[in-house]
Amino acid sequence: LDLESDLRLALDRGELRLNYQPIIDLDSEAPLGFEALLRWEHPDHGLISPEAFIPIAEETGLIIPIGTWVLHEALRQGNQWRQQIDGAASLTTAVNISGRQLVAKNFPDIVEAAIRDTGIDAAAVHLEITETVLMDEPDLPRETLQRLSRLGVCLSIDDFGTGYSSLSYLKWLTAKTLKIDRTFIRELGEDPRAGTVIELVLGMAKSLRLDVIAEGVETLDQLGELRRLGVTRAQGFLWSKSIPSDHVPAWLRSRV
Ligand code: G
Ligand code: G
Ligand code: MN
Ligand code: NA
Repeated sequence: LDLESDLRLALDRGELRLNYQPIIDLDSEAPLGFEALLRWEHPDHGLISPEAFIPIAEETGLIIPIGTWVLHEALRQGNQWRQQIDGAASLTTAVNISGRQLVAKNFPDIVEAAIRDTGIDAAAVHLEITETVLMDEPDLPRETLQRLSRLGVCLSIDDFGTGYSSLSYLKWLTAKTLKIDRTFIRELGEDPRAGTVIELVLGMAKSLRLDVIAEGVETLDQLGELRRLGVTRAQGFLWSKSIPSDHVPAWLRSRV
């Protein structure tokens, strides 16, 4: 199975598409926005998970054109919903950014162009960067983070808690959101220490003035526990798995 040469063609052949998973405000259970999640509809092998092809895209450098397409497509779609659907005007759009994209010198230019071309409000754009990338990337230009924050986009620290918990990077990073990795949510109610970790994260987030999103919420028990701990935002199968873009308007109309 030679995915590499197929992946080179996938973008031009229109085989890539985005699914969207809502991010929920736990007070009202209304959607705050969507996370874009990439899908590859392979002509012979069917749907291929990003877990299988993002690593290939990163090794080959294809993540640069693919990631640029993802940004344009997600921001275009997100802005369309904001403008065309009643009650959707303040929805945010979150896009996963790989380390390889982030360290490219012109990454802020790519983000700026996507915002300009799609017309979306920069403040509605959330760039999700995993904690491991932020800690491991010696080549990450500080200027990149400064320019992104000047553009007015928000940085989200994805998979939070799975890194080596050297929290020093939080001092110089102008992030807006911490996304608590779903492993901690899964352990809620099973292992008392999972709740303790979430409480610690919430305390830290409060003093750093960061929003917190709990990822991977699947059960009402987990939701109850998260509310008890004071978490106010979440995403997970309890509300919706990721859905194709053309299902989003109907999903929104049934919610907002
Ligand atoms: O949607 P889930 O389906 O299976 O995604 C699996 C993993 O792939 C997640 O870690 C997610 O962050 C990552 N992922 C999904 N879409 C993108 C994307 O557009 N770019 C990058 N870099 N990672 C993505
Ligand atoms: O790494 P990142 O947080 O971007 O990963 C998003 C991934 O999490 C996607 O693969 C998405 O399908 C998955 N996901 C979203 N909600 C849930 C959930 O409630 N349970 C599980 N097991 N996975 C989820
Ligand atoms: Mn993510
Ligand atoms: Na995550």
